[in-house]
Parts: sequence; structure tokens; C-alpha cells
Amino acid sequence: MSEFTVLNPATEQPVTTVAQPTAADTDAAIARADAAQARWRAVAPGERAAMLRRFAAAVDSHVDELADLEVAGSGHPVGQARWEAGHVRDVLQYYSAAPERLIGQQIPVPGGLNVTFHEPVGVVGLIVPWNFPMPILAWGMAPALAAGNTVIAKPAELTPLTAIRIGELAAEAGLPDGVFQVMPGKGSVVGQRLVDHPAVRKIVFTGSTEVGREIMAGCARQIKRVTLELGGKSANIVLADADLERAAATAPYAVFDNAGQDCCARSRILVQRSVLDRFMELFEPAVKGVAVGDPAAPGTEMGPLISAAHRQHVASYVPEGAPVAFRGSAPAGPGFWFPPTVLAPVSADDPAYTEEVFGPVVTVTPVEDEAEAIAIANDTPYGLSGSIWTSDVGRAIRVARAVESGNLSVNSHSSVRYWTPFGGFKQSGLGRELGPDAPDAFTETKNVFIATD
Ligand code: TAP
Repeated sequence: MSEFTVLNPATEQPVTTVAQPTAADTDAAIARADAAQARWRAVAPGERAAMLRRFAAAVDSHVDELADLEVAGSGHPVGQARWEAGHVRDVLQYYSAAPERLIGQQIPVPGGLNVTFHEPVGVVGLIVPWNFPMPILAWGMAPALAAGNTVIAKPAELTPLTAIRIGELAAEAGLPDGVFQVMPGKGSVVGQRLVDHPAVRKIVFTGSTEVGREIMAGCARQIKRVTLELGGKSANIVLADADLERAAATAPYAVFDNAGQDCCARSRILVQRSVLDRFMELFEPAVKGVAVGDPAAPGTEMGPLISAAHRQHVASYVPEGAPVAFRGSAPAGPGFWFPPTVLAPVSADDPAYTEEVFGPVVTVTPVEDEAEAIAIANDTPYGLSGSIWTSDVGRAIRVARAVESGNLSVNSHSSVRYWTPFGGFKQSGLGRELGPDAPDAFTETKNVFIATD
């Protein structure tokens, strides 16, 4: 079995090595998951709920340990990493209520009784990217398990540590053998096998649109169920009647959080021309005030990028002569650092303006009015997220309804709340995660008619 060395992105030093499973190891895990599925779905709903609550409690008592692993292995600022570990607990807790609420329907029909059941789909393959290893794992794992499925999670090769630990905590909390397994390894080996193996009945994939397209094509061969959460190029629309102080103070965090490695990053700021100068005056100190540095230090707001290769990719969007309006700071020395960078004015064909950068780079573009803001916001193959700043309630609703995007926030930058559905329009994805209906995406509706005559 080969090994992968996990690097600390803030120091470039090795953290640990992780064994890489082969395709045959993956097949063995799928066989275990398949065998466990019949037993797991037969566990009484109340008992399944109790097991998920014990799993949540186990995560809760290891929040600091999980956060430290994410700081070391992914470079996330420790405050954010603690929030992420707590989020795993909360998502498990939320969906622990689902087993006892998988309620079907009784439908009036002639000649008998008609009822529907929500049956688990079976073995679920969960393919997770490196940018939010813990939250994205939880969004698939918790509702899938609650609905009676068994789950094999494949974390990104670069960031497997927290998923491996969460897998151990599941076992310690008493989840039966084979119900939840973590298979760190290459997408081209483990991930591909999950897509190709007929015993895996559903794939939940988060990652790039490019790989997502291949996964969807692979699933199509077996009519395998698939949920996709893909890229984004979201707009932060600041209209002239907005609270400019708040809009400018919060805009850096809407794109530089997680060093911009966020599918929901509002990487295109669209500002009504009449307030552009004032917005930029306020935005500059806000960008320069972002605390970039050691992720283990409590006050840090932004850490490094995930890898040297990714930093090179992000840097390609800011070539020599790029229209840099202003930049924040970044430490010198080892680590995959890249400073918060504001580009303005940008041309309409600048790749930084048209493509997902997935790094701390934002463009600022003037718009004449509401209509132009909507047109530009929608002029992208993506449609995941976005923000609208205005003090006019009617206008906020009008713009929110017109922007082709799955998750919008008004006078805030909220995207992901586990109580509400999350997912993308257009090439940002397929299906929804989270919210009260998430377990349904892991079930098949079965209709049963019982003759009474
Ligand atoms: P990808 O390269 O697409 O990788 C995502 C996951 O897929 C990784 O676990 C990867 O494994 C695996 N994978 C790669 N090739 C595969 C294959 N042929 N078959 C099965 N699995 C395969 O993305 P990334 O670089 O990790 O993440 C960045 C991208 O993801 C960005 O474009 C971002 O927008 C998007 N993203 C979207 C969202 C949402 S919620 N919409 C959230 C996070 C990220 P390896 O680690 O071995 O490559």
C-alpha cells in the first residue's frame, strides 16, 4: 500500500503519512458497507436516532482535537476550525431527529389502502474536497445515515485527517461495523471505484465542475443517483441605497474567508457607480485589516492556501501588470501564502473576472443600476451564492428573485445554515443538501397498495 504525506500548509512541514487504499481495498469496503446495510436499515428508528446522538456527543467531546487536526492538516484558522468541528456535531444532532420522522403518505384510492415508504437507497459514496473537509463530510454523512444508508466517505487526498478521526469516533460511539467507513486515497482510484461499482447506489460529490461532470457521466452508466455541489462565481451586489459602511466592512470576509477557497466566495463585487468611490474608500482599510497569519493563533482570520500547486494556480490570475487596486498582507517565509488582493478596474474578459479563482482574489466592477447588476450577476455558467446590499425591502426581494443562484443573502453574507437547503443553479450543481428535506435525497419512495376488497 502506498502512502501520502500530509503537509502543514502554513509551514510546508510534514504532519503525518496516510496509507492509500487500492481499488481492491475499496471493493472490500463496499462489500462491508453492502453487508451492513440490511442490518442498519433494520435498526429501530429510535435506536438509530440514539446512535447518531451518541456519535454527535463523541464529536462534541473532541472538538478541540478535531480543530487542531484541521489547523495542522488544512491551514484553517483555529477559530474557524473549532466552528467546523462544532458544525459536524450540530449536523449530526439535527439529522438524528430524522429516523423517527421518515414519514410516508396514506393516499386515498379506490379498492384498498395506499401507503408510501421512504426506503434507503443503499450504499452511498461520499466524495469530499479539500476546502471544507469537516462540514462537507457532515452534510452527506448525517442525513444519509439517518435515512438508513451505509456510507463510504472519501476525503480529498490532501486533507484526510479529520475525516479519519471522525470515522474512529463513529466506531467509538457504537455505530455498527461497516455502517460508516472512511477511505482516504486518490480520486482516480477510490473515488472512481465508488462511481463505477454497481453496489454503490448513490454518489454525493463536492468539488470542481470539471470532475463533477465526469462523475455525473460515470453515474449515468448505471442510472446511479447523484448529488453534485460544484463551483461558483458569485456576486456581491452593492446598490446605492445600501449601508455602505457595513457592506464594505463585511465584503472582505465574503470572499477571503478560508483564503477564498470557498465555492460560495463572493468574488465579483458589483457596486452601483454613484457610490463606487465611497465604497472603495471604505473597502481598502477593511481589506488591509484582515488578519492573515499563523492559523494556530487565536486572532487569525485567514490562513494559507492548501498547496504550492494551488498557490501557483491562484497567482496566475494576478500576473505582472494586473490591475491591483490594493492588497492585504501575508507572512513571508515558508507556507503557501497569498495576500488578499483586490483587482479594479478589470476587463470583461479577464480570467479573474470570469473564472472561479478559489483564492483570495476579488474584482470590483461598477454597475449603472439594478438591472445591470442582475444581468452581470447572471452572466456566468455558475449559480451558487450571492449577496445583495440595499435598504429597500422590495428591491432586495426583486433582485433576489432575479439572480439565478441557489443561496442568496440580503444585507449579510450567509450561505450555509444546516437548517436550510443548500445547492446550486446551472453548472454549480445538481440537487440540494441540508435543510429539513435532506434525508429524502437518500431514499427511494416506495408505493404499496393493499386491496381491501
Ligand atoms: P476536485 O479536484 O474536483 O476534487 C474533489 C474530490 O473529488 C476529491 O476528493 C478528489 O480526490 C475527488 N476526485 C478527483 N477525481 C476524481 C475521479 N475521477 N473520480 C472520483 N473522485 C475524484 O476539487 P477540489 O480541487 O478538491 O476542490 C476545489 C473545487 O471544488 C472548486 O472548484 C470549488 O468550487 C469546488 N467546491 C464546491 C463546493 C460546493 S459546496 N459547491 C464546495 C467545495 C468545493 P483527490 O483529492 O484525490 O483529487
